[in-house]
Amino acid sequence: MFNPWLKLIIMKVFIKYILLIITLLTHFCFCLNAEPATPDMVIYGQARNSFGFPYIADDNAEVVLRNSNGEEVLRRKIGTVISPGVNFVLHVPMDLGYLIQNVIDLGRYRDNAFRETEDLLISVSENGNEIPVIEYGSQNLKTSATGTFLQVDLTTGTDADGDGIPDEWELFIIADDETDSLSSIEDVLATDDYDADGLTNLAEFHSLTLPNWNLDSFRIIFFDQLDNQQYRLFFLSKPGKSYEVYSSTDLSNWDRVSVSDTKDGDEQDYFTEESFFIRRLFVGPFDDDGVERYFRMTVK
Ligand SMILES: [Ca+2]
Ligand SMILES: [Ca+2]
Ligand SMILES: [Ca+2]
Repeated sequence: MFNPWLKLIIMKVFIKYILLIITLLTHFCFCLNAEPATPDMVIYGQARNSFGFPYIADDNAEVVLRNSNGEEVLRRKIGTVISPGVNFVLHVPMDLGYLIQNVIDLGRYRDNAFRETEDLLISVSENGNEIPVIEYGSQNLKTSATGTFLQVDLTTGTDADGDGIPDEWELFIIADDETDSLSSIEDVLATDDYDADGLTNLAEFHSLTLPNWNLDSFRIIFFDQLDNQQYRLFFLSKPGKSYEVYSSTDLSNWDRVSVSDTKDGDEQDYFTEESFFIRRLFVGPFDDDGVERYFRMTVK
């Protein structure tokens, strides 16, 4: 017959160790199943159609991301300008690919998570039709490390001659060429200036100006100073494009200045246009220190 005290002590020790084992197992399982919080890879940029127009909210366009098996993993609306040259942002969930003893793969923390250097298929859906983009027509985009940012522009259309300009846009120049010296897209060079306005064909594509009309080019067409030390500048603006103004006193150090589309109006870092327009922007006022001031603009 067991001593009841001894029995109690044995039970107590037994329960203590059982609890310890349960605690250890719970902790171990938790460690196995829980992935540390892993920052997404962020892909962002400007998506635009084959004539260079950035997609806007009314276009019913989306960026679509698929894995190497062609399975859709992400889809995001394109439209709102987030910053100059950015109208879409994708947060790609990333998985660290944690292995136990470099052997056991515990699987991904969620089905649509990617690991580093995996293939991504990216395209633009316009009214439900997925269109390849010329930047990744023949090669896949690859994931980079968790927490990294990748800026890519996505241009729908085809680029058979690989010059970075959609062939559809190049055909526009060929159709305009009355001398017939340009007969194929290979004859239209990105570095050429077809209308001799000082902007290359590629620069005209990016600034959304007409490549066959020398009066349509991206430049400040009128500029003056107002009584309150504000400056006013005029230019031809294009829908979906964002404009920034920079100022310098020595032509080497440039600082972005705030702009407003009305005199003494609310200032902002950049201006985004919604239509074709002869646009005026106001900058300043600046201190009247008598130092000559230079201005320049960018379009994205
Ligand atoms: Ca091309
Ligand atoms: Ca030109
Ligand atoms: Ca032009």
